[in-house]
Amino acid sequence: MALERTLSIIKPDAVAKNVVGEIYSRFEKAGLKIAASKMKHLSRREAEGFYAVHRERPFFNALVEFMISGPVVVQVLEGENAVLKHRDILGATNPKDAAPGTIRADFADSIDANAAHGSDSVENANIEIAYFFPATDVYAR
Ligand code: RTP
Ligand code: MG
Repeated sequence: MALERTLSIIKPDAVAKNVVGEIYSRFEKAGLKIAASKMKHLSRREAEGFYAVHRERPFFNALVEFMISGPVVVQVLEGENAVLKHRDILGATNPKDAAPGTIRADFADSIDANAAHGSDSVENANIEIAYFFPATDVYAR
């Protein structure tokens, strides 16, 4: 088992549904600790930079428009196997495929408005954490 950090974003749809606390509770019940946290309304440039890996994909523009449609809540989660554990409790990208009881099954409306983001590897987690938080704003838990 490895102590890891991952970058998590509660997307504009879930913030609008007022389920930030419910989602934080699920992180805590899964043993993930909140090591950094902030609310932020992303600029277009910030959203494009964050999802730059998807720049050539057909859904890129829709993804960026959605991510800047309202404020998000960004957090660093810390715990044993945090990257995979967080992805597991998020559920599949498309809520239609997400297992019952996962965040996307319970709160997402579509593959576009899918409630939350989670880093997909330790390497990408480190890049994404640095994208949003200076090292001094991430607290060991
Ligand atoms: P995320 O990065 O947001 O945690 O989502 P993910 O890893 O599960 O999925 P990813 O492949 O990284 O895609 C990023 C976001 O783009 C939208 N998407 N739409 N229409 C489509 O086929 C499609 N595929 C992906 C989703 O909103 C996804 O969360
Ligand atoms: Mg992804």
